[in-house]
Amino acid sequence: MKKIQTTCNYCALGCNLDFYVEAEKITQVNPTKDYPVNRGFACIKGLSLDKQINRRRSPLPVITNQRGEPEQVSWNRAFAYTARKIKELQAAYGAESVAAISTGQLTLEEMALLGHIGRNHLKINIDGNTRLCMATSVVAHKQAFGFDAPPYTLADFEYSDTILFIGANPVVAHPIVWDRVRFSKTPHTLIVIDPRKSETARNADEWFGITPKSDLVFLYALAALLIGKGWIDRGYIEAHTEGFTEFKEAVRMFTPQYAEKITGIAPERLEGLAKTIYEGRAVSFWWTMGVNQGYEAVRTAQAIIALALMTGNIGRPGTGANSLTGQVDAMGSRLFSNTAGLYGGGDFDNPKRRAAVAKALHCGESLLAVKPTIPYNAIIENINAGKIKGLWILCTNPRHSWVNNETFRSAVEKLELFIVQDIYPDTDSARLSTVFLPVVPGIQKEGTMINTERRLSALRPVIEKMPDEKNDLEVLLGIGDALGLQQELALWRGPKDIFNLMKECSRNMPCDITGVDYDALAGSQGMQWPCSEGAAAGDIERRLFEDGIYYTPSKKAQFIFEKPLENPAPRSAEFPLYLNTGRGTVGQWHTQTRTREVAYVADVSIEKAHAFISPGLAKAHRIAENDVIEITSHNGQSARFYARVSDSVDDIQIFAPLHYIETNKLTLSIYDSYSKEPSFKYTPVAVKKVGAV
Ligand SMILES: Nc1nc2c(c(=O)[nH]1)N[C@H]1C(S)=C(S)[C@@H](COP(=O)(O)OP(=O)(O)OC[C@H]3O[C@@H](n4cnc5c(=O)[nH]c(N)nc54)[C@H](O)[C@@H]3O)O[C@H]1N2
Ligand SMILES: Nc1nc2c(c(=O)[nH]1)N[C@H]1C(S)=C(S)[C@@H](COP(=O)(O)OP(=O)(O)OC[C@H]3O[C@@H](n4cnc5c(=O)[nH]c(N)nc54)[C@H](O)[C@@H]3O)O[C@H]1N2
Ligand code: SF4
Ligand SMILES: [Mo]
Repeated sequence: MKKIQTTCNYCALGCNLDFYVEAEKITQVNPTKDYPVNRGFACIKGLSLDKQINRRRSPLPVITNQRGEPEQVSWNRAFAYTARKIKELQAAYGAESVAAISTGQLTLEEMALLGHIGRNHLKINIDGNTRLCMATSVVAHKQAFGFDAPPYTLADFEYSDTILFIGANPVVAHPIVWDRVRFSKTPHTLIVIDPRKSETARNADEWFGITPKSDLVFLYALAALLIGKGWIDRGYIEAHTEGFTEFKEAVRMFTPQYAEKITGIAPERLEGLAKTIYEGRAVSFWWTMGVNQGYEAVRTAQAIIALALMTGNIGRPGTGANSLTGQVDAMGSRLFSNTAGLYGGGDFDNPKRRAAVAKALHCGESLLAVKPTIPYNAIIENINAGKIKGLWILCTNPRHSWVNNETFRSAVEKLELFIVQDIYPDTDSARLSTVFLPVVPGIQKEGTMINTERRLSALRPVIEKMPDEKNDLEVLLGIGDALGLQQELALWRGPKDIFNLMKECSRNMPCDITGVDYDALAGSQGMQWPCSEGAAAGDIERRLFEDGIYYTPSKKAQFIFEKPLENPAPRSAEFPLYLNTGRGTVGQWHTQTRTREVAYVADVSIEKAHAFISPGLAKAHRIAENDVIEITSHNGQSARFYARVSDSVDDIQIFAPLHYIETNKLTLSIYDSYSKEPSFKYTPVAVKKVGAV
């Protein structure tokens, strides 16, 4: 019996699991005992990774032929066809008439290779589903810390005596985080800030059910209180930060009384929270999508950073302004996808970085992309405007997950070429493809992932591929070769080669991984960046900024402030309610292509789209549990849901899990102006009952 340790390729924790295999059959799965992230635990998704292996599915690609019929073809034909089509479109309409959308669920090597073929050689735009997820944190970190650097280690949960979750629901979304909080030996106070009484809010010591999208006012008022009472760390502010005086002036007007009008939180409660933060020895602030997905998201994230900085709660055990990532390799995509910045970080117009990256890749500087990609929304808008004619999507399902998703449907109708690379031929996006490229799932692949605490870990094949089965890297190489890049890709032939190129790109950057050995990563405890060549191996758990030195030119962290914006699409007489969206249950993953295969999950989750409404709203509209309701959105669309009556939402809120395609039919094309991340969590809507079951 073989034992193979690999990484769960669902959520951002990147738990490790030991698979026991006999005669190409998985006989047992155990969460890896001494892996520092999950220490012998895992959730149902990780334990069910083997469900995605399905040998009955055809391993061959499908092309829509000239008669408009799907036709199974050989891999070589699919590669040649795809390459020819890309070239034809570029010749006819220009380089940027083709675009790609990738993901945070591929390995860093796969993303790097896609970025090299697409951005460097083809000069196309490539954005990722990470735009829907982490773009806000990326911008917030870059501006405040000087680099996209989440500062914590997950062990900080256990050192923290005051834990704040802001727009985060780890009971459902990061179950291993929740385990670590629950079993922490440090006595702690747990505070949740969320307009919904989420599963995490229910388990908190204190829940602040703020008015949706009032976080910025809430946080500024909290900052003003802390400053007013002198409950701040002046020594830290002076030694390690810039912009505090301006910040202090700007937040002065946010009195608790003013804040109450916007946030709905009584002044005494806000004062109580300020005191709790002041009295905490090690206060940690954690945020996710309730913050990132909004129209003033970057500034909200930076207000959280400001609170940590001004109270000296950063760089020490149990502290930090900490953004949790969503997908397993979101961090890999942020640093090594060649989309928004050069490999290893740095802007495309930074001459020093261009020279270093070109040297690391053994290519001329002129080959490197010269500008960041246009963002996801611009790609979709350009398709709808007829400027982009070819789209290649990898490991993402935008027909379902894109905001205001009918705009994606209409976009696809305009495409001449729609390449979908996925493990399933029947996803909502794959069914619309003109070229479908089937690949094997993560459990049959090799490469590297970087989790939420900057930890690199190894993905290793548990089950071998069958003849004709291909993995993502082979498909990318197949298309690259067919594009005539065989020679140019000579140094990029496998995961280890590519990892070593990326290692070299990271040299002397904050995310330096030159000290990580590709082979030694397998079966290990993983390695957090930075980890530079020749440096001592370092502790298994490390945090950034322990020396108070940041990555900005002045080496100081920045306080960044902006006046809160008016809600661009407020509730109205016509749309008196608002739709909140997010994760439904631990077992359900996004668009449910993968988790539908897990019988335990299917058994306990609701098959059809459903939405949570309050008992008050139910009564007002005479809606009973499981009645069919129609929700009409400010965007002009409407969709039907089964009603679930629950006190987790108040009388103006409806919560719909994102796992059903109906939900994003209703969301709005509104974005944060700096990160261009969609505002998935607030849509003015109206509801009516259409029938009883
Ligand atoms: N089971 C499961 N786990 C997952 C995923 C999955 O699909 N299924 N997806 C993974 C991914 S990619 C991600 S990004 C993470 C997301 O992880 P989370 O961000 O924790 O999950 P969400 O449910 O999207 O949103 C969190 C909370 O934000 C709240 N919220 C909404 N509006 C506001 C607001 O205005 N202010 C505040 N403070 N809060 C608000 C919502 O009510 C919700 O409870 O989960 C990861 N883990
Ligand atoms: N309303 C609303 N919408 C949201 C959100 C929200 O909170 N509310 N959250 C947003 C966020 S944070 C995210 S991250 C997105 C996620 O949105 P998506 O990325 O669209 O969701 P997934 O279902 O994870 O899609 C992954 C796809 O990759 C395929 N796949 C799995 N493994 C592999 C592989 O190894 N290789 C390849 N090539 N394919 C593979 C799966 O079958 C699936 O089709 O949704 C966003 N949409
Ligand atoms: S917590 Fe996340 S990484 Fe861990 S097993 Fe579950 S889905 Fe996988
Ligand atoms: Mo995400």
